[in-house]
Formats: sequence, structure tokens, C-alpha cells
Amino acid sequence: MAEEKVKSIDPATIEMIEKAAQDGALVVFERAETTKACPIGAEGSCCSICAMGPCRVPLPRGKTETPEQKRKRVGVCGATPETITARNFLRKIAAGTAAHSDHGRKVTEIFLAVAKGEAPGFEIKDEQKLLQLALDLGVEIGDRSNEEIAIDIGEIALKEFGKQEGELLFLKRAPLKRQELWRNLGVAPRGIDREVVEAMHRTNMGVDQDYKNLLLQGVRTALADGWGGSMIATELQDVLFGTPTPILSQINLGVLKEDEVNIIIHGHEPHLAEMLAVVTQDPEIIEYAKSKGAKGVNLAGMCCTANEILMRHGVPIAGNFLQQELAIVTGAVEAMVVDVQCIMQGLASVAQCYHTKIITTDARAKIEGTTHMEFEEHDAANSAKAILRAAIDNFPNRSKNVRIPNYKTDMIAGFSHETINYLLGGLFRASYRPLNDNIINGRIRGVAGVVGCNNPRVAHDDVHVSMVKELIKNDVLVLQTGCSAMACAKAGLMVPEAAKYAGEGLAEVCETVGIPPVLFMGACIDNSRILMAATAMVKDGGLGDDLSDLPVAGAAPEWMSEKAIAIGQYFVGSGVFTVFGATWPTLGNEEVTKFLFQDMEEMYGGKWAFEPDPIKGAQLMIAHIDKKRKALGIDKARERVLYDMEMRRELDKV
Ligand code: BF8
Repeated sequence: MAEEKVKSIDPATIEMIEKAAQDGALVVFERAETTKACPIGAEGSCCSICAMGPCRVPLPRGKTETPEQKRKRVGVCGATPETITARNFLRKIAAGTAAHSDHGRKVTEIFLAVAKGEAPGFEIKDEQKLLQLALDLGVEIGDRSNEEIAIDIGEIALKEFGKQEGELLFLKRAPLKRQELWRNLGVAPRGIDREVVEAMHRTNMGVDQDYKNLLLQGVRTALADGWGGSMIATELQDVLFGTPTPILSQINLGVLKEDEVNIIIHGHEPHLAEMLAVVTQDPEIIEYAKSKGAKGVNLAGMCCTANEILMRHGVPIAGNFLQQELAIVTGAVEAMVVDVQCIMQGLASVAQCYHTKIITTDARAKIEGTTHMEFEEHDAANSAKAILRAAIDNFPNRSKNVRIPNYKTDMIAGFSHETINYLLGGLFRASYRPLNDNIINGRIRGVAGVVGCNNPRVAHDDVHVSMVKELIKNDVLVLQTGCSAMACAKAGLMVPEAAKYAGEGLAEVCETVGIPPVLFMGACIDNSRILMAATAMVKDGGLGDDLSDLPVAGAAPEWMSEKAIAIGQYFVGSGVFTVFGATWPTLGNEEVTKFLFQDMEEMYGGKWAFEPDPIKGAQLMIAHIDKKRKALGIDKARERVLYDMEMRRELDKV
């Protein structure tokens, strides 16, 4: 009998998958078994961009192809497999960039409304970051008010989306050598929307039909995400809602409460979540909950919105991407309030088996068969209260079929790039110097960003946790965002005690500074924080003069979203070796894959790799880190000798 595939390493998830089956609720883990992935689409060999197709051009398996056969393996229009695969890849980048950037645009609009006094309830929380941004963007400070400065910043930021010429302003934050490289290769993005539109144009039927040229636009579009839309979102959110600092909280479905109204806020944009976190404390709301028989209101997050309110308010996280439906299966959730991105339509059908209300709140993202209550940021508090009341009204409808898995784990979140600066260098000499020194002396071998989604095609959380444990065991400090961060938090890797899983050198640094070996840096748009941290390492000196010189690597071992491809591409285009697991969307074409996995390194200093085995993936990253250490001449430092007193005395005699 075939061995049953492990669905998850998380016991709360397993418990709720079983309950879903008992309750007759169809969840993603089951759908992944009944709906098999299309093998031709999965490897990027299907073109569906015009009505002459869809055309399928897969590699002939197990047979050697003659040149004549290869000549015929094309779309109806004559598009080669290379063009088709590269087009599909570029479209994923464009979609991912569009998602992050439309989030950035929305945040910018709210930022401007707050500055103009048109969004009561919100305020500028981080003045220092506001002023830093003003300096970066050339906005006059003088004796102007924060609001006046913020209006200028908001207007400049908004223009970045529609700009037609020149370069995105935040590119100037990158090391000079990197900026030059982008200019020389013609991939410095002009405007965020322009690059997305051009990517869609060039992948349209009969336009760009040179795979290398298509992939060049892939880099330009992705850079418009990392150094554009995502970075704008992170920066303005920090000014509005506060730059995260370390905060203790808890994660997993066990954060739900039997005797309170449970509200899960799920999605990506933080403004509604911020306001919900505030008005949940309102005595009027608590009284209202009591009037319906509950002891209070319990707010918990899911996916990247969770990361945002966790880092700024300590609001606990109910789970990551694959747990969204399972939260409803507990039978204890009165409302799941969603905004945009990574929200499964399956929520609507799962909710039919329970009393949970799915409330959509954004005009851009409605779900058939659910309740829509649009969040009005110009009247944010009342809008948030109306949503809370709807959830509270649903509490009396809770049935007896409630089971909250008894699993939750402590975690510390909130390691922004600025916090790492302070923690390592101290408040009065904030710098990355101690990090660089510890990399140079070999205690820390290198730094890895492990990020991205869950994917039900692999064992949930297992690939993230195995990879990250292997990295820290080998003295690699790990920075995390998104659902990957949540996986490792659930596994107990985000508390200082996790230093016990780290190699001797990394453990020593973590114990001295009092940080975990795995740092939680936020939501997926906050991967821009990792770009900034890497840039700060270059600027602090001693580790080369470009991002591609650093002993660093990136990974998204359980990725599923197009957003992950955009992120990976901007890391590669910024000079970082990046490993993806689960599946890889160009495997149907050798030329395109070789270009991404090999040739890009010569151009950008960074390249892609695909490795579904997390240990092997970690080892690829470690080998890359060691290659960079060698090039920097710091490879010998790791073989340091620890001298005891007697040896020291001997040395003194020499
Ligand atoms: O932006 S990691 S599953 S929640 S896409 Fe989605 Fe992937 Fe999670 Fe956040 Ni990011």
C-alpha cells in the first residue's frame, strides 16, 4: 500500500484537517489531492494568450528530439518553447509586482489623506522615519509641520507609480555599483505602472519574441516591485503605524478563545487591521460583546495582515496561508474579515458548514456568497466598529461543534532593519558594524532570507522549518517574512532559546545580543527591509562593495504565489543567489532555465536555483555563502582557534 503523504508538520493543522473531514468541510489539503496540477502548465509549456491556442509545447519525455521535431514544437503563431516559457515567467512577475505595488499605492493614498487631515483616527506615528524619508527624497524640512512634510512625501511617492521617465527614486538607496550595473544593463525601472504595463504588452501575442529580452524586462519589472512598490508600502506604513520593534506574542490556532468573539483579520493591507486593533479595545465594543454572552473580543491575524498587526500591536497570529480555512473549522470564529491577496475562495464554501461570516472589505476583492462591508478609511473608526458589531452579532449563532486545537507558541517579532541596527550597535552607536564584524570573524557564516508561502503540494511548514534549522545549525543568521516566518515561529525558532538549534558561533552572538537566530521581519512587502539590511551591510564596509559580494542567499521553499516569483526576481536582479522549492515554472525549457540558473549570475551576480529538498537547498545556500567568503578573503576566519590561558601565555613569549 502506498504510504500516505504527510500533509503538515503542525499538529494544530493535522487536528483541524481531521475535524474538517468529520464535518464534511472541503479544505485545501483535500482539494490538492483531487485537483492535480497540470504537468504542462506547471513547467511553463502552455501558451494561452490568444484564441489560436491554447498551445502546448512540452519537452518530449524520454525521447531524443530531432532538429526537425524541435522546429515543429511551436505554437500556432510559431512562438518557440523559449518564448512561451519566458512570456509565462514574465507575466507572473508582472502580476506579483502589480499586487505588491497596488498595495503600495493604496497605502500612499491613505498616507496623503492622513497628512491632509482627511482620515481621522489615523496619525503620523514615526516622526523620525518621516524626517529620514524627507531627507532621502529631497523634501524640505525647515520648520514645517509633519503634515506639510508628509504631503510632499506622499505626492512624490504617488508619482513613482505613474512616472514615465527617469528612474525610481529608491534605486538611489542601493550600493552605487549596483545602480551602475542596472543602468548599464538597461533594467533601472522608470515608473512602477509603466514596467507592469510594458511587461503585459511585450507578452501579448506577436510582440517580444526573444526570451532573453523578455527576461530583461522581467528584472526591470521586479526591481520596480522591490525597490519601488513594496519599499514605498513598507516605508509609509512605518511612518503611519510605527516602525516595528521587538514584541512578544503567540502563534497558532490555539490563540482563539472559547469564551470570546473571535475575529480573524486576513489579507495584506494593514489600515483596516490597525483600526480594528484599536477599536477592539473600545469599552462600548466590549460591552456590546458581553451583551451577546461573550467575555470580550479576541482579534487574531492570518497571512500578511497578521504580520503587520503582530509587529506593531502584538496581536497574535492564528496561522499561515494553509490554515485560513482551518480557522473556520474550529467552529469558534464569528467573522473572518478579509481585504486583498492570498484569500482562498474556498473560505466561502467552508464557512457554509459553520456559523462564520466571511466579510470582504475592499472594492477590489469581493467573494460571491459572502458579506461585503466596505472599509471607509475616511471614517475608519465607525467603519471598523460596524464590522466588529456584525461579528459580535454572530456570536449567539455559534454551535456546540467547537474545537480549538491546544497549540500556540511564543514568538518575538518586529525586527525591522532599523531595529537590527539598534540592537546590534546600541542606541547611541546604531550600526551594522557588529554584524559585519561577526561575519568577518566567522562567528556568523552569512545571512539568509527565507521567505514566502505555503503550498499544499508539499508537507505544510516542513520545508521551511527543515531548511531554516539546517541554516542556523551552520551558523547562518536567518531573516524571515511572510508565511515562512510563521512556520518557523510555530516551530519555536523565534525565541532567544532557539539559539540551542544554532551552531556555536551564531549561538554565541545570539546569546550576547539576546536575539533569536531567526529574525521575524514582517509581511511579504517587507522583503524590502531585507534589501535595506543587505545594503546597510555593504555600506558598513568590509564585505565588498556590492550586494552580490555579500555572503548572503535567499529562498522561498514552499512558494505558490506569483508575488513570490516577483520577489525572487528582484533579489536575483539585486545580486542575490535565490533557491526556490516545491515546483519551478520554467522546467519545460532548457534554454530559459539555463539562463535563469546560470547566465544571470554573469550579468547580475545573482541567479536562481530550484531544489525541492530543503536540506539540499540549504546546502546550496551555504556553499554560495562560502564561495562569497572565499572571494572576500574571510574564509580562513572560520577556522579560528580558541586559545586558553596557557596558549595565550605561550603566544606572548613569541
Ligand atoms: O504576501 S507568503 S501565501 S500571505 S504570498 Fe500569501 Fe505567500 Fe503567505 Fe502574504 Ni506572501
